[in-house]
Parts: sequence; C-alpha cells; structure tokens
Amino acid sequence: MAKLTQNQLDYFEEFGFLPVKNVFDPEKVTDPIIEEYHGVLDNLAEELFKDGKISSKFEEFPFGKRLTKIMQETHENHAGYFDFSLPFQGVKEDTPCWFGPAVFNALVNEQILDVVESIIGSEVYSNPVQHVRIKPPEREIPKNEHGQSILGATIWHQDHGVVTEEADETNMLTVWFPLLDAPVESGPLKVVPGSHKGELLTHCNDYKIPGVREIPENLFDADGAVPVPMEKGGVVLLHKRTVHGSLSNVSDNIRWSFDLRYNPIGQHTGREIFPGFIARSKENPDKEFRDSKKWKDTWMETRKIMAKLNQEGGDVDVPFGRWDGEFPECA
Ligand SMILES: O=C(O)CCC(=O)C(=O)O
Ligand SMILES: [Fe+2]
Repeated sequence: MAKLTQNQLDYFEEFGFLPVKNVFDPEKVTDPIIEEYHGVLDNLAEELFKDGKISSKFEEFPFGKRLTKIMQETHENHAGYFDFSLPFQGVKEDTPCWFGPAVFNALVNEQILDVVESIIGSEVYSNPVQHVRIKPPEREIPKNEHGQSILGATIWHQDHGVVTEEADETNMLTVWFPLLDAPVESGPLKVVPGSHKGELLTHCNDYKIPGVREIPENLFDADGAVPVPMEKGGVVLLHKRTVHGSLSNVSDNIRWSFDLRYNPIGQHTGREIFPGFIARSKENPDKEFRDSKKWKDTWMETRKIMAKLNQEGGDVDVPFGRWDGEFPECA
C-alpha cells in the first residue's frame, strides 16, 4: 500500500493538515464522477425548464458555464441537487440529492483508503459527513439580500464544530480533493497551520453574515493562514480541529471538490442518523462494504425517515449541531 512516509506523518501532526499529490488516477476516480454529474445537471436543467424557472436548458454550454447560467436565472445555488448528503431540516421524500456509483467508487478508493489508514489505522469507517462543492467564478454568481454570494468562499470553521458532542472523542479525518485542478485563484482550502493543537473554538451564528456560522477571527491566528492549492489526483488531509475555510474563486473556471471523512470503526460519527459504512477492515475484510446500489438505498431510506423529522417550524427531533444559544465570544 502507498503509505504516508514518516515525514508526511510528522508534518500532519505538526501542522494539522497535509497536502498529498498524486494519490489516485483522476481518469479512474474523478473523471467518471464528472461524467456522472453531467447527467445530474441535465436532470436539473430539464426539471427547471419544465417548471418554467429557466428560459433555456443551456445544453450548448460546458458544465461550469451551464450551471452558472442556471444559477443566474434562478438565483439559487442548487447545491443540494448534487450533494451526496441531505439537509438537516425540512427534508421531503423527494428532496434532491445524488448518490451515484462513481461517487461511491471514490469513497472506497483503495489509494485514498491507504492514505487514511496511515493516519487512523486499518479499521476504517466512512463517516457520512461528506459533500461535493461546485463553485463557479464568484464574480458570476448572484448575491443574496445581504450582498453575499449565494455560493462563495467557505467561512472559518473546524470540522469538529460541525459534528455533535457524541463525536468529541472520535478521531475524524477529513479528506478533501479537487475534481479539477484547484490553483490558488480557483479558491481552494485555506488552513491555519498548528491550529489543531488548540481547543474546539466557538462557532458563532450570524456573526458577520446573517445565516452563516463561523469562528470569529480574534479567536485564532487568521494572519497565519495559508492557501492549499491542489491538482487533481491529489488530496488534502485535515485534522478535525484545524481551523480552515476556503478562498474565493476569482478564476474563470469552476472550483469543484469533494470532502469526505473517515473515523476508526466503532467511534461515533457525530451524525448518527446519516448512514456510514465499513470502508476497510483488516480484522474483518468480509465486512468491507462495496455495494453502491445498497449505499444509495440506505440514503434513500434515511431521506424517508428525515421527511418525518426536523420539519420547518416544528421541533428539532434530531440535533445536528451544538452552537445554538449565546456565547460571550460572539458578542
Ligand atoms: O471546499 C470547501 O470550500 C470547504 C471544505 C471544507 O470545509 C472541508 O473539507 O472540511
Ligand atoms: Fe470543513
């Protein structure tokens, strides 16, 4: 297996992140995902056109431009349509999402799992905190009523802060990778080296931007942040307490990435209502889950369950966060 070197492990321990180039073959892993998402975008365009929400299906445009056109006409980012996850609130039985075979293939890619194993050991669980992010050039994206891009840079946070308290002791590792080259101008991750050695910091709701939760910059060394550009085929590893966000996409292309998470089998995922699975086990290799159809089915079951919980205006039946309430740091 392509294990990380001692130097790489030391770097991760010291700085709380690690860029690793050439982990997997993009032609085998991410290109098929791009292909798959062309179909997803076709479906979206078809639906919106049928509903009279867009003036054209924009079939003549390449993927990024087409998505941008759709966002410009609808003033919606349609992020959920592409995501292999679900919202925390207001899920319906037909809430859009995407759990395609090419996506699953990335979650169980052996080269990625080799890297993960180097950090968390050989008993690897695929944690369901996972997303795709497809961000058009920021200057082309509509703004919301607060003057904020409807799909802009990711604000400062720690991934530890997005899971529930039950996962406080979980050794969760984030694996971020681009589907297209992600140079600095495309808005890759930015991280604060060494910030993982501190505590879980307070995440403030509506701190600068209404509806957005972030860590105030006076709680960490924001000036010490560094961008982490990455080419396709490479991954960026993040410790769960490393403070990070993303830069803005000031390029002419879309910035397209996956962020996956893994933890040792048996530890709490921090989002237990969403389904995870055993991605690798040296102890019980027969338990390794490799059925993309079943994976999709488990999420479709979850969608049905979620459609009865956490509805708008109703009770919070299943909490997803820990930052409700007032914190002195947020004043
Ligand atoms: O890709 C982004 O903009 C943010 C990703 C992120 O926060 C993560 O991978 O944990
Ligand atoms: Fe994150």
